[in-house]
Amino acid sequence: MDKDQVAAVLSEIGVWLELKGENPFKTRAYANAARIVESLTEPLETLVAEQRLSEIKGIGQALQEKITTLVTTGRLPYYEELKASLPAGLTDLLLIPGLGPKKVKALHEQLKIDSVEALEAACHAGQVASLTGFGERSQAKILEGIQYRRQYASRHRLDDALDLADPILESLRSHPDVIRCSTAGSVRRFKEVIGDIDFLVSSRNPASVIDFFTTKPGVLSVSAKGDTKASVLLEGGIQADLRVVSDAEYPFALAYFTGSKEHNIAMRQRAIQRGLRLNEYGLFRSTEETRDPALRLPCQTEDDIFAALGLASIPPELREDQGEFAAAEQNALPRLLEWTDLRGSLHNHSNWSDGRNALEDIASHMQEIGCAYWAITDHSQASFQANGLDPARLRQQIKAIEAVNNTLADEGSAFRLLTGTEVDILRDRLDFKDDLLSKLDVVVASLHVPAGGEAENTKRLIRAAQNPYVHMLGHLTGRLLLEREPYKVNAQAVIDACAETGTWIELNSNPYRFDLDWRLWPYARSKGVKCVINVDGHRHEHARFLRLGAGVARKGWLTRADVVNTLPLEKLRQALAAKRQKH
Ligand code: DGT
Ligand code: CA
Ligand code: CA
Ligand code: ZN
Repeated sequence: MDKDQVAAVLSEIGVWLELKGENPFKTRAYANAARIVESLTEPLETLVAEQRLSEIKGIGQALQEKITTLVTTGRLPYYEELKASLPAGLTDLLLIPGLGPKKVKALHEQLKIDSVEALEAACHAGQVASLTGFGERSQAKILEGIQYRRQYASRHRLDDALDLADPILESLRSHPDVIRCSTAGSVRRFKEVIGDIDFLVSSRNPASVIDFFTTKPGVLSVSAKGDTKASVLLEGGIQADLRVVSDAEYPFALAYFTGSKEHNIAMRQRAIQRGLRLNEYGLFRSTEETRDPALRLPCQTEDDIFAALGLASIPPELREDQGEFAAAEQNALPRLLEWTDLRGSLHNHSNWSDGRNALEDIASHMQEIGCAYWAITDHSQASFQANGLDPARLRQQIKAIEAVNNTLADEGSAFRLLTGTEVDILRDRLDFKDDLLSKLDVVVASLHVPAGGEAENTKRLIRAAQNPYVHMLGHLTGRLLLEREPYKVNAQAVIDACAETGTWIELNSNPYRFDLDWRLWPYARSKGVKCVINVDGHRHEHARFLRLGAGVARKGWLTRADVVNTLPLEKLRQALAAKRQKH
């Protein structure tokens, strides 16, 4: 087990102990240990192997032993016993937004509630409202939370899907009976939220590949198993489908199972118009449905299929029947951004607000992974829950960043931290005055407390865009995928205002956000509004979101020229200065 997995187990133990009403010191010790383990810089394996866990502050003897067991065996009997001692339904209750261990414990003790169904019934009967600490409002909130859970139980965020899919794909690729393989479906199209994961393999020995797939560690259960396909349930509750075809059929099956359904329908129509037939088995010289190999056009790749239908190759991300055919017909598809074009992120936090890492550490880490720059845009004072900076601390931070940059310069490094803020958009102004904003390299303006109504939210965002010192708007709609709806905003009006004022819009690449949504980028692009792909980093690991953000940008038809943080540092500085010079 790696540190993130160990941390997840520890934090789960903490929650369960709290659920059982254990002494708060003990439960907190687990939560703390989880946080400590997560932020270790050395591999946990090394610390265990060299018996150096005792050097870590905040992890006592008992916890050291448990961590050692987890790292060396991948299991922990204590954890399993604890889990078994809890009614199974209680942990389901924890998944309902707004219900923590304390509330679940109260519901269980006082109303004997041990399942989502029982909770829903108790809410409808008004029993929950009359418990101390609950009330009418929290009862209504719980009912809403249950609805929300139901609606989304079978949907998953893309990053969770990719975390499961990537290693499976990797292992399929090295299997001796696998000729070609790929993900397909919504994962390959890079949808932000997916239903299930699809894999496609070509092989001369389907049975061996299917046996391999269905017995992989991480497969919880096998829901279907046939000669050429299988479906399994993976850890984390995500369903995955595998199909195995011959290598001659592979390109056609890949195109078919990548979808989208709407895109496939249009493809099939095009084939018919040309006197051909397209299905998952081939593109056939035939006017009726067939799978006769003698009639199949010899396509080796998806590109060959597109070419046979008079189309330039359509990248999987664009296959949503959103104009890709018209563009591909005229060979006018944009050359999409590559994630390696990105040079750094312009919206990030440090331990001066609610981020985890210190300025120097961020600089050395981001430099090491190949970035050219990294902006520090900690929260402003109104975000006190996130330890937002007041003007005095922000001025200090500017000096601290200068010092880090001076050291970098002395070392001969070209990497630079940029100063900045994620300034709160308040009711009638921004959280900092213009003269302070003017001293910062990068200003991101974000609405963290929406007004409620669409008109008012839109007005506030437009006013922020009109400020000459605001470079970009952060996470425009505030959505948290599968958790919180976007707040109401007239995105088109805000995009228009950004176009007029030369303000950029963030594509927040945290996989909970992917905000602004890919569906809106073609409009923004048509208006000439530039995109900034930011990770909104709160810890080093978040740098990997750059790759995800680039995928979503591709889905939004964006090219390298549309994305500001593809620029090298000097060009970026000029771009940052441009809006201010207009005023
Ligand atoms: P998901 O799993 O809900 O996120 O979405 P997809 O797109 O991955 O859908 P899925 O897994 O049901 O099927 C994978 C692909 O197979 C889908 O994108 C297109 C193709 N496909 C499935 N059923 C049909 C169908 O009835 N007609 C057509 N034309 N294509 C289909
Ligand atoms: Ca799927
Ligand atoms: Ca599927
Ligand atoms: Zn924010």
